Amino acid sequence: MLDGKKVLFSGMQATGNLTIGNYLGALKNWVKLSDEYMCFYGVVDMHSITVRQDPAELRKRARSLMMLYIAAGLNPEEACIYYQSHVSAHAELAWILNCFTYMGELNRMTQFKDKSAKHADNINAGLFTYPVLMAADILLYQADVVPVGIDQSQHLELTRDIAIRFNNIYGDVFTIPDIYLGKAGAKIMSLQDPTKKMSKSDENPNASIYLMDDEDTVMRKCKRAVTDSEGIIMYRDEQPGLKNLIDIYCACKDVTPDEVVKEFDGQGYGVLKEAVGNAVNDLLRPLHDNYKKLEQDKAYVDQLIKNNAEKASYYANKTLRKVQKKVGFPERPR
Ligand code: AQP
Repeated sequence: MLDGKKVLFSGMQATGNLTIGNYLGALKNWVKLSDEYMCFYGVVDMHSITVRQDPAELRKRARSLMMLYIAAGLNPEEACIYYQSHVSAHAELAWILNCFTYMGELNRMTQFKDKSAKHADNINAGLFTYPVLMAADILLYQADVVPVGIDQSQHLELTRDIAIRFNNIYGDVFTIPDIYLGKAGAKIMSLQDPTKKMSKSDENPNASIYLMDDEDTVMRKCKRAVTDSEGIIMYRDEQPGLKNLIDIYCACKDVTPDEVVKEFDGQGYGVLKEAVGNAVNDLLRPLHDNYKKLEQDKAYVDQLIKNNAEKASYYANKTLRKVQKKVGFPERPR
């Protein structure tokens, strides 16, 4: 609890253009939950450099990500939307938590295995300790809940383990966070290979629908989505491409897979694909309009960045000071 309210933390990396996977799996739930909690949403740019980035591009993407959070419906006057790199407590707590995390635990992380296979020429220590920085992000704000997609559930489990371990030694320092998974959209798959999750850093642009894709592009990508040759609309694992399209439709329209199967019973895949394209475009239209307005208001965004970095630092430092004291660092002279 902070100031009498339960706390929510989540974040995204500025590693590419956001996809509807990021939106339906995480951002949409952030907006839904934002009235209920005291919210912290990081643009987690420190995580982004675990994979090599072009500096100018990273800066541009980080700002665009921040504007997308707001364009998607988060109120930056209430929710604290900030750059992770502006709050040094993240790195400081991560160091301390590194000393309470075992190599064996990090070795088991599937994201590390996937990313090291994808970036075999740059398997750096940051990629390995990524989940510890993520634990620091969450624990700094004493978060009660962390809305993420299913792909992040293993990291969240580890965060809980680290927090419990620390609390067992030093008393009640950290709140133990719970994961929040939405009813639909927790794992949106690639449109070109539905056995793989949709990812913002996928090299094939047709595999993902980006939040800033225009309407024609969205429709074209939906129409080209890989399905199967069965020709019957059913919701089952044996038809992963179709299942994914139904999942996208469900998450956009807040309906269940059974309702979708009934709605499209006896119709061809083409009809469903077009309906999915329209559902995604309906969802993205207001976001595009809001984003364009924000782009025009540089001073407003700059001011938010400054104010929110201060706000996040205030709360983060409170936890950090407590942790530093617990582990035995000398008190700072006032
Ligand atoms: N396909 C997805 N379906 C549902 N949710 C998803 N998320 C990511 N992909 C899907 C959720 O979006 C948030 C963004 O997390 P991140 O930026 O920290 O990185 P990530 O999980 O590694 O996402 P990407 O898009 O796959 O990025 P890259 O390509 O850089 O690795 C998280 O809440 C995540 O669960």
